[in-house]
Amino acid sequence: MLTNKNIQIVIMSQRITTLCDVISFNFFYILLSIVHCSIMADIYDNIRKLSEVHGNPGTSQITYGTAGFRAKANILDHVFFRMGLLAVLRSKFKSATIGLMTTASHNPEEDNGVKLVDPMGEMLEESWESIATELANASNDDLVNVLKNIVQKYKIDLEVSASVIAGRDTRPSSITLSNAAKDGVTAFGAKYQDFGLLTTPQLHYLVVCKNTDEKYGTATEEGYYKKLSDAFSSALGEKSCSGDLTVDCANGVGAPKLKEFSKHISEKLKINILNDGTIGKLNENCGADFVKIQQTGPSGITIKPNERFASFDGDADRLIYYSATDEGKFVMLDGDKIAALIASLFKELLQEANISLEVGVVQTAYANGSSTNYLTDRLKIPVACTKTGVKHLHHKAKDFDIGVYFEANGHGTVILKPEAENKIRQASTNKESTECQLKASKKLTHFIDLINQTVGDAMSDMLVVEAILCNRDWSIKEWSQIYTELPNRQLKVKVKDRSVVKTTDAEQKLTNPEGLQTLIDDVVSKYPDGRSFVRPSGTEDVVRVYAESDTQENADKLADEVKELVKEHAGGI
Ligand code: G16
Repeated sequence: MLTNKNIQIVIMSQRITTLCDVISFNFFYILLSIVHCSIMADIYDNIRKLSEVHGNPGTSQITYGTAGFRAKANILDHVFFRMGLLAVLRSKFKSATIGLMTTASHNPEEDNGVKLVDPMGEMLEESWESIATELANASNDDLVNVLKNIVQKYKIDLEVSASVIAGRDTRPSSITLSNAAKDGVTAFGAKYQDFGLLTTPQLHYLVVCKNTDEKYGTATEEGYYKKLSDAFSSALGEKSCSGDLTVDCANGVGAPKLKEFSKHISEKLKINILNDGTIGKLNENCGADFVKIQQTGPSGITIKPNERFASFDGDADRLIYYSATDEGKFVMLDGDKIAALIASLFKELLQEANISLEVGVVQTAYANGSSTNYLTDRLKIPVACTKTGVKHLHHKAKDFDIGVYFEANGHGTVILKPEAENKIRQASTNKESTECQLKASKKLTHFIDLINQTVGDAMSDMLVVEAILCNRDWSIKEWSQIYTELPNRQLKVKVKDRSVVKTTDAEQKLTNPEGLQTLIDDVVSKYPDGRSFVRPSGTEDVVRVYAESDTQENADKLADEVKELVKEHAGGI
């Protein structure tokens, strides 16, 4: 029987137990904190030591450019080590896997660079670019303090486990530099998985697969090929692409990857690979950037009328098509024309499927005036314009249910709002729809699966183009004739310091050097259909000039005149 005294004893003993629990819990917590602090002290010590191995020579400042850091490879070792560290912080901050790609894409072989991939495949969030710059430029002695400040400022929980996956292109410097990044990642105690040679878009794909528990696809290179080849096959149905496609891989990583990929699609499309890296130099007289800027095919090839050719860039995230007219004249189908083709397909299939969704296109100032007119006037598709850099286009494309974004240089893709994608997938199984509607909505789902929504992807975009041409029974000639480009010219100007060139209005107008924009406007007004703009490159040490006009001769003259103005007023060398 419980007496009052007994009850008091029970309550007392419960209180003592609770007190003991609290004390032991606090003790345990303090112990854990001590252990954690000592682990962190060891980690920071290790980082300090490694920062001497991967030391910042302190001879120059590096700035975050259009697509990450890019410079001569021999000055980048410390930058890679530090970007390894940054990738870990980002991974802890987002509690997700982050990608780290070693590539300088279209730049010469001697350059290199690093692109960080955010959890859902986007480029590193813009607000972190200044952190990256601060970390990259910190002195060796200051590095740990800078890291600690970032941790404090962004309230990063260092106990969250981090994971970084890596890929690299074929540059001779890429192995050493990606190892420097690996040192940064592992010094921070994070998980590091090296996928070795990859195209940049393959790494983006893998990051998204990892962060969606493989809902987006299987997180292997094979999974990438399987997903895209299955979708390609479904998008083509019974059909196969007519004629071969010859692909110039810029002597880059696209070559071994396309060789592998072509085995999966050989029944539907025959691919011949040019510039596979066995003889030529990366991006030299070949590749998407060369073809786009020089407005000619890669050196050493003969293009017969109506043959289909395509070029990738050094990390296979850009795609340019080209052919020759019946008269043998070179004809290019750039990012603008790819965007127009894809946007028109989506619009057409949505109409056939009776699905109401808005398709929009995002371009930059480099978009040919004729492409913008074609989209808005003929296709009645809204067009938005952003600054150069896929990070800007990708962001803007999210405003549309289906956002098709492409830079004229061939860098782009399509992204869909999750609700839009669901709507299409539901429509494709809706028993109340007509046969024709079902066919159209199913076709849309195949195209959605074929698109690499995580980033612009030369291989995926190429299959999308091939599937559209095949579905429409179009030759490259019919595609090229959807509109006629205004003749244009792009030039590069070397200046002492390109940071003096400042722009506004999606980089279409200059705010500095003072007065230069007025001079450019005066020159432009002399040319029929004239348009020209100037902007500093974010990947090369040059200022870029773009000009278009009614004839090639006029476009060339306008570009030259503007180039001279830039040389004179922006410190040309
Ligand atoms: C990168 C960016 C592109 C940009 C290009 C050129 O491409 O991802 O968005 O158009 O640089 O930029 P800029 O004119 O500033 O030099 P990639 O293919 O080189 O990574």
